[in-house]
Amino acid sequence: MIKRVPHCSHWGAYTLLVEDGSIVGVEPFALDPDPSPIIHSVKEWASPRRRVLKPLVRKGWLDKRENSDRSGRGRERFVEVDWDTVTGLIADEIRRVSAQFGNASIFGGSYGWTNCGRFHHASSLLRRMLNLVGGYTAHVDTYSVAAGPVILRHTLGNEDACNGKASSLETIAQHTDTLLVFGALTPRTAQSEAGGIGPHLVQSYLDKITRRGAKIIHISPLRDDLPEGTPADWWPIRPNTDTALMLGLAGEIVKAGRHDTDFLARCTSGSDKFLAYLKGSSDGVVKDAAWAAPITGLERQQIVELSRRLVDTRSMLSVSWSLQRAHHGEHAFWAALGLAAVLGQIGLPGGGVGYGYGSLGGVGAPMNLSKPPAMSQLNKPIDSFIPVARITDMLLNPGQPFTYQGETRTYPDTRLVYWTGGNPYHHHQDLNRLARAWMRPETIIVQDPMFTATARRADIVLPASTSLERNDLAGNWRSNYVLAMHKAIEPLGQSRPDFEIYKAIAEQLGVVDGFTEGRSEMDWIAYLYNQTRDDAAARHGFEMPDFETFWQTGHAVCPSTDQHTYLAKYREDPQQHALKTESGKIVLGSQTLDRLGYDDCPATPTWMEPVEWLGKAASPRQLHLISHQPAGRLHSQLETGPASLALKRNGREQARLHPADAQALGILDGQTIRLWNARGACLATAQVADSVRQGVIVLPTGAWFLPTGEDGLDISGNPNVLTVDIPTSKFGQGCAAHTCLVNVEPYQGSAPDAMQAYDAELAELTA
Ligand SMILES: Nc1nc2c(c(=O)[nH]1)N[C@H]1C(S)=C(S)[C@@H](COP(=O)(O)OP(=O)(O)OC[C@H]3O[C@@H](n4cnc5c(=O)[nH]c(N)nc54)[C@H](O)[C@@H]3O)O[C@H]1N2
Ligand SMILES: Nc1nc2c(c(=O)[nH]1)N[C@H]1C(S)=C(S)[C@@H](COP(=O)(O)OP(=O)(O)OC[C@H]3O[C@@H](n4cnc5c(=O)[nH]c(N)nc54)[C@H](O)[C@@H]3O)O[C@H]1N2
Ligand SMILES: [Mo]
Repeated sequence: MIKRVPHCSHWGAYTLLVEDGSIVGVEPFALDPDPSPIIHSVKEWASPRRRVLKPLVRKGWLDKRENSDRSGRGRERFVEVDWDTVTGLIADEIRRVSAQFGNASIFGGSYGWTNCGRFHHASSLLRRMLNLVGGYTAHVDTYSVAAGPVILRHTLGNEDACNGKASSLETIAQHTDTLLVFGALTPRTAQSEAGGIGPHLVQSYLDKITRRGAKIIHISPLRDDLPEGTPADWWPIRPNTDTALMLGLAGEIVKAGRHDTDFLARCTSGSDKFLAYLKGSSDGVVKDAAWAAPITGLERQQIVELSRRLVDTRSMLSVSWSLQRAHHGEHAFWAALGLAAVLGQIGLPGGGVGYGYGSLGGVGAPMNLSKPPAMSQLNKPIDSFIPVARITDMLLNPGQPFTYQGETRTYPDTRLVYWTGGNPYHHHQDLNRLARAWMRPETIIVQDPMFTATARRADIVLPASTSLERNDLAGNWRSNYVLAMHKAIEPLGQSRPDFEIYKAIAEQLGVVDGFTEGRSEMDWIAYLYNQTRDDAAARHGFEMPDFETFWQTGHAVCPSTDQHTYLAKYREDPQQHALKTESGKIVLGSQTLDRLGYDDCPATPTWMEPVEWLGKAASPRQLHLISHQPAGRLHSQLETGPASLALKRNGREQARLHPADAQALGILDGQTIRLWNARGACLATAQVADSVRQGVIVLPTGAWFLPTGEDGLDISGNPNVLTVDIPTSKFGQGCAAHTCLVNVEPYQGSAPDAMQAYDAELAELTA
């Protein structure tokens, strides 16, 4: 008999068909008009092949604990231990580091997407446990957005505009005449939503926008950042130069005297400084179309015409998160705000600026108004943190200062790293630099269902079960569905649900009651669901089904709105609805940044050359690397599932480049190529296509890192052996992955199949 099991992942809801304890099929969620193909890859989780199946400890660490030879990480064999032993070892280690060095020496800031379940949420639960025993060093912001929220908190008073609370896509579909898309607006990325998603709606909004006849100008190095079938003018901009285009447009408008002086006076502060910069009175350079054209590689006359159109029509700027994942990313977001302020349409339906449309499926979608389900991490006993992408800097520079949001703080002396639900050997930049820093901590614990590159480089590996093997629920503040995640199969090997793992450690640490609060798995799931349900009833008079009905149906709808115009109230009455900024207004000239005087984050939206960009290429043979999100998987998850494998060729990730570049470099479609720079090298299969701008090469993230040979050539195609590990600026300290120049050449040597080599490495480590 086939059992139908409702379940959910970050890429959407689905029904698992289960027979005799194994998954025999996957059906999309009936209410989803545009389901993600990745749902069919989840069967891969049920295969033991690349799973961690038992608790393991590296031989050298088991012998010598904190005095082990750490160069054994990733090379030395693992030894099997039982659960009691391993949780005891971990409890001892937490106690030792806490007593000898203090809890700031425990890095629990472990970043990563884990699975979408809100209860077994691996990193929240880790923090919950550590907060009961004195705390840990945390992280702030995300790899997704860091420069962005830092500058928006400063200039708009909060990060709503980039966190799903800008104007809804429905209002854009209804009112916008000119839509400027910077970066992407595509189901490729909108497939995913942190915490799951019910219906995928981005394509239907694009269809609506198209039907109404809005003019779309698409500004991106990649044509298919807008899906085929969405009519748009494609402006293939040089990567990392959008700030110059935005400022050129704004300057052109100011030059024509068509800027909204009333809006600037009523709703912004420091606009005199901004206008002075645009007019060139501060630096002698007028920012206009003629100035922006050679920087961006776009046509001067087109920029002039667009600047007029923006003033003449209801205009909306859509800015992808990717634009701030680059050196000086703060200023790409700020310049967009500056341009929108000059246009003066902020707060009008279909006008203004919003960040992250399409970056996740819930951004701009009907906004959940109730409190989403989330596990409490309890109170933090200590206040130690790093900006999330400064992990390597932290490990290399204990005791050294760093700046963040205008404050100066100190990196802790990290002795113990506990990583769960994330894969830094996928997500961090300059992986060879991370590998050097990885030698520093005395102990590294990794908890993951899969034997990732990070797990291989741990001292202790804990087998977490996947969401398929336990009950949970999905939901988040951006999407208006709560989704049931029923257990489909038994845990593989000796793996355990995350909650059970921490519970066992908490027991050894003497804090189990505080950790569980006496609730079981199903108690917690009902408790979290009822928090959302009660909140919906109390604040919105909205009746959600009772828990049993929800659990049986598999989903429940939350109160939501698709009619939201960002800053509408503020626009009407800026005094009454003052923003939480230094002036109470939208900041275009910042007194704080003026005082701080950072050379890489000036006090008004400013174009600065990034460390690496086409304007600095040593020769025409150097290309700008865009390492964007993979279409067929979520980051490194389900890398070996069918949706991911379908986009590989010859067993490797594909790197897309323009036919003219391919010809100049002697590269043929389908050929193995080597991408390299001073930081590292990797292989990929060349895909020659004119959908990418000349001078740009695109290699998606997420291939399973597999360095080989003396020089560490990565044979899987992981772009993070190439990317720069620098902060976006001293102010935001964000990830700058999209800033990167590479050299590319046909690969002459022979290279093994990446997956076979990956499996062989695993077999050796666990022999
Ligand atoms: N070059 C470049 N690099 C980038 C980016 C880029 O644009 N360019 N983007 C960055 C961005 S935006 C992000 S968000 C990061 C993503 O980086 P990560 O979030 O680290 O990537 P994932 O592959 O999703 O890692 C999640 C891990 O959780 C594990 N996991 C899944 N389910 C469970 C579970 O139930 N329990 C436990 N304990 N573990 C589980 C998975 O097996 C996987 O190893 O990458 C960043 N890196
Ligand atoms: N299928 C799938 N979906 C995902 C993810 C995934 O791993 N897989 N990851 C999710 C996560 S964690 C996040 S944070 C979001 C990220 O969402 P985004 O940041 O929007 O996604 P990216 O793919 O990094 O970048 C989108 C596009 O921006 C363009 N771009 C890059 N640099 C520039 C630039 O300087 N100027 C301009 N104009 N364009 C530029 C690139 O062509 C790229 O294709 O995606 C989410 N969605
Ligand atoms: Mo992200």
